[in-house]
This record gives sequence, structure tokens and C-alpha cells, in this order.
Amino acid sequence: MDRRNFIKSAGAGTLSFVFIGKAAGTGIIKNNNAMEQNNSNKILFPDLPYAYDALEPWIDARTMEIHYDKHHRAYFNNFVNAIKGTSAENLSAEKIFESVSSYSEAVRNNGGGYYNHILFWNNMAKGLSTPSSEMVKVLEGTFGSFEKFKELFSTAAKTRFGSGWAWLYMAPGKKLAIGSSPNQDNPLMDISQIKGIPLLTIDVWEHAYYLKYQNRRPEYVDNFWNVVNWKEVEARYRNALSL
Ligand code: MN3
Repeated sequence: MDRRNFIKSAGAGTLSFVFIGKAAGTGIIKNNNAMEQNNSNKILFPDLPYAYDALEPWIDARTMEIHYDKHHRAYFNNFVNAIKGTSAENLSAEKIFESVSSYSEAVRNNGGGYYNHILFWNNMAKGLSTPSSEMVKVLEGTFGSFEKFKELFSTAAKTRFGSGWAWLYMAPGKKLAIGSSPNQDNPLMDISQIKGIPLLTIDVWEHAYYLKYQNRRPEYVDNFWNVVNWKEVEARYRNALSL
């Protein structure tokens, strides 16, 4: 799909994911795009919730285009193929992650790649936003100060060796925590060393920043704060609290 068709198919450019609590799980991603609306757990490839250049100058349009249309799409396709005809075919990604150790490496890597990028796209938005005073209080209560929270999250992102993700997540006991995971693992996976419900994430694979930042991952991480979508982070927080 070329860029013009992408914009066209994205309609008004508004696509939102709402995390809906389920008794047994951590919530499911519902695609609100009317074109793709369905009531099953069918794995869908969502539209990017903004234009490729929306996050300029912090994240450049070319990186976004390749990242979404090539990398993310490949994870999606490979994930769908990996679960095709298996017992996982009708499960939500979250449900699969709960026992991902019993599936193939392809399911773990591509399922994570599919899911993590959806979280990532949606926890970014055009324009600087700030957390509400309630959210700041929550972060202060756990990490001491908002600045300290940012420092700890940034350090987790900068020091993850090789490819992976950094996370703010709600650990068991409703406690906020910061950590990182290798490759495409995430805190919902049974094999993960950090476990909980994702609230905020950053992709630190080189493909996420190399075109613009080359080897300067720390600069990419520092600039990430200019595009964090705090409304989304707070919605995830409130949902995680209610589970
Ligand atoms: Mn990526």
C-alpha cells in the first residue's frame, strides 16, 4: 500500500485500542476500526494511529514507515502463520502469552513483535503531553519523583543489551515497576523475568532509531519523552488497577 492509500484507508486517522478487563486475563485489544471490527479474538493488523510524520522531529517519518509497514507487518504475518491451524488460532494474544513457553519460538517472537508494537504506537502521540497530577502522584509514590521515574525508565531503555524493550508495568500486588526484556518478550509472557501489565513501553531495537540516530540510542530515548501519550498510559493504569 502506498502512502496515499494508507492515509485513505486510515480514514480520519483515528484508531484507538481500548483495554477491556477480563476476569481471567489482563485485557484484550479491541480494534475500533469499523472496517475490521469483529467480535472474535482474530489477530488483526491495526492502522497506525497517526501519520508517519506525526512524531517528527523526534522520530522521523521514514523510520516510522519502515518500522510499521515492514517490521510490524512482518511480525503480524509471521504470527498469524505460526498459529494457523493450531489451538492458539482462536485465542487472544494475551491468552497465548500466559503460556507462551508451551508454544514455538515463532509464536513467542512474532506474537511479541506483533503485540509490543501496538502498545508502542499507541503510547506515543503527536505533541508533548504531561501526566495528570494524579498520575504524577502515583509515580512519585513509587519512584520518589517524576524525574526519578523518567531517569529509571530511560536507564532501563539505554542499558538493555542488544535488542529489546523497556517497560513501565504494573507488577503483581498493583505495584508499579520498571524493567526491560530481550528480543520481543513482554511482561505478559510466562517466560519473562519481569511480570505484570504493560503501561508504557519503548522499542530499543536498532530498527526503531538507527536511520536518524545511528548508534546514539541514549539520544533517541531522551527524545522519546517528547512523544509519550500520557492519556493512553493513564488509561492503561486505571484499567490495570481495576483487574
Ligand atoms: Mn520494532
